[in-house]
Amino acid sequence: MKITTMIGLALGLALGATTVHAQEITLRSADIHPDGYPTVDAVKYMGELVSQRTNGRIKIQVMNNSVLGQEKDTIEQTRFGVIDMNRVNAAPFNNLVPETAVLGLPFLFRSPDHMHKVVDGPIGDEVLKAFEPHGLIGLAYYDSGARSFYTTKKPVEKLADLKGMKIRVQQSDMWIAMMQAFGANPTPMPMGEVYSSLETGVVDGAENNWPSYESARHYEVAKNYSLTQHSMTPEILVMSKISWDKLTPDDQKIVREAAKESVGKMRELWAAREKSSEEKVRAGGVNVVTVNKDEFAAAMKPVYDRFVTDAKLKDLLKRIQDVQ
Ligand code: BDP
Repeated sequence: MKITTMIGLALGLALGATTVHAQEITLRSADIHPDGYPTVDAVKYMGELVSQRTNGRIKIQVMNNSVLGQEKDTIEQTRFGVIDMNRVNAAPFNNLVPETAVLGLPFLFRSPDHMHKVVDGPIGDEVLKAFEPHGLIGLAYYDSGARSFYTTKKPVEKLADLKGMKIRVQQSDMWIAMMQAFGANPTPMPMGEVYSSLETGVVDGAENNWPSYESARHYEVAKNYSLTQHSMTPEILVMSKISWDKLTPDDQKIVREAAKESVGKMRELWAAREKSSEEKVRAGGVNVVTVNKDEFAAAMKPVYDRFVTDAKLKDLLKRIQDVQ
């Protein structure tokens, strides 16, 4: 190649880069949940903020209802830059980013307030940073309430009732170990397969918060909801590092701030949705069972022993527990 051609090429590239800067950008964001679910509306709200602050230059297009696939697959696509943003529960990240497993540990958070203090503070930021070596930028945490068991036939009234039951779990080794410690047979699968698995008896039950139990219509096929409230694993909003690196530092700042600001909005939406979902499923004839949570919590030591092994995770766990 002649030197003049090379200079021409370099110039062209440089010019290309400047036009990209002024160009409109649409960030596609994945979510499995239906329209109106708080996670979906929170990212839409974030998109409004980003659009306002860039005079419409950057937009976020929320592609919910699993149109881009189930969570595990969309995580991979986000890492490879095929999807720009993704709102996923912490659980499917557990094997990739071990710090996220700590946030889902059974009976870790004493209350939603404890969880908020942890994720809103330096510990939350530290765990978000841990995504970066894996091609992801951690942007924010969203609420996910507390998860409880639901079953098709036999209600779970005490720990022994879970013995041998086939329970669907999210695709995470920590969640598999948790189910084993409860005495159940864990069946990992994506959310999209749970309804039919409950209906056809592939599993005897699953576990989730009120809004997902309701919105995915699992309450129609698994009518016993036992208030074990065993995990408050949060939702996490991430961005592809490939998409992130294409933004200017100013735009990155706008995106990060808008994500953080959407958290407050999400918490309002969440509180309202938890109530309305609970009312809806109770009205739908669900048998809500109260349990002795201490009995369930007492069986969880093996999960902690197996997943909080190295010094770094032990220290993280202790700092979380110490947050008052
Ligand atoms: C819901 C989360 C969603 C998960 C789902 C699950 O919002 O991200 O996919 O649970 O259990 O609460 O898979």
